Amino acid sequence: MRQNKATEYHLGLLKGKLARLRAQLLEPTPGSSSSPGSGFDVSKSGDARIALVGFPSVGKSTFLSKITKTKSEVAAYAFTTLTAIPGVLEYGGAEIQILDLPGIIEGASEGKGRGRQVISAAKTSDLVMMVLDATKKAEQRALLEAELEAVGIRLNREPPNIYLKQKKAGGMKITFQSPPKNLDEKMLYNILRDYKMLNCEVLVRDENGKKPTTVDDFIDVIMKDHRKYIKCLYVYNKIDAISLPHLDKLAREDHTAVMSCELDLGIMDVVDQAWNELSLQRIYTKRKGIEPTFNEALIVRRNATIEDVCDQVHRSLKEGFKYALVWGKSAVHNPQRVGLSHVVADEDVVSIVTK
Ligand SMILES: Nc1nc2c(ncn2[C@@H]2O[C@H](COP(=O)(O)OP(=O)(O)OP(=O)(O)O)[C@@H](O)[C@H]2O)c(=O)[nH]1
Ligand SMILES: [Mg+2]
Repeated sequence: MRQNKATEYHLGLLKGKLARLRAQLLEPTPGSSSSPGSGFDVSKSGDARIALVGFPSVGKSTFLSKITKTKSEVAAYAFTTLTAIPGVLEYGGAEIQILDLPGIIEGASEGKGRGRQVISAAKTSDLVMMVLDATKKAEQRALLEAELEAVGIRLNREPPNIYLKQKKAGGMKITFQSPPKNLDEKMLYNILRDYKMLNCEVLVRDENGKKPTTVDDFIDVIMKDHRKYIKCLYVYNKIDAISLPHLDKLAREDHTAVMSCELDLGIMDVVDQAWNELSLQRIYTKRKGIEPTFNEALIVRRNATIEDVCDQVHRSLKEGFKYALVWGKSAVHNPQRVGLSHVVADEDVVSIVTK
């Protein structure tokens, strides 16, 4: 296909307008009577939330029943689950809320079925677990991804490396760190003008070796309040019903796990992988002279320090902090005496000594 500069240019503007209008449609101003953009009424609990998203009858409810004590109705017909069913997965002292959601269909983002509610619920999660039927065609995955994309969910992606700051005055200043491949100044200028952002500073930081920035990336940056960057684990269920070469191919895809809920195969591997994707760490605290308790953990993000651990225990713990003793993967010797800046690792045992 011939890529014509003028076509690219008009398409860019058109996409900018569409993104703006779509956001208005999907996310009406708060307070309006009907708000189709809101999710199901389930309050967040635990240390993280995983949303099970998929077409009907792929085995989402079966999976929930396997990994939590919650029973969500399972049946051979489509749309068995009609609302969001929360369950709690206990993982080595952490509590993860698992949301079993109704199956979504093509066109869900436009409001088909209860699609918009389902997708809004997914938008509030820390990890999307996309449950796929291994016996179905490969297109299913792309179709679901497109539905999530349409409401501003970006799976397994980093926000684009573009700096955009609105100013009070001074006009527009657009800078490219290196010659742009897909963008030009006039195009960005017109899109920004369409968003009434007449005074702003833009810096496109295209990096060598990385995918060059596109106009879609630029629109995502303008619309950043409506975009959510979420990790996704693709889980192929029903591997009991496919050939081994096919299984082999699926299992090697990125961010992918395979299982059979029916035969109880691979389920714990899926849970372990989901835990890894969440990038959370369990820290067990220990009081002096007492064995640590491993059924209750403090949950911190990756690269968290002793300071973050202190903050999790109590806001004011830091003030009286003298040192901490650490046993585990982050310690050179057990225990190691460390300060507030020490970076902890998953399953470390920490004892905080105060003045
Ligand atoms: N062969 C096979 N069938 C399975 C497996 N897991 C679930 N099923 C069957 O698939 C059907 C649908 O399962 P559900 O758990 O209700 O599916 P769901 O994704 O929750 O469906 P909706 O709620 O309608 O969206 C049931 O008949 C299950 O017994 C599996 O690993 N292998
Ligand atoms: Mg279900």
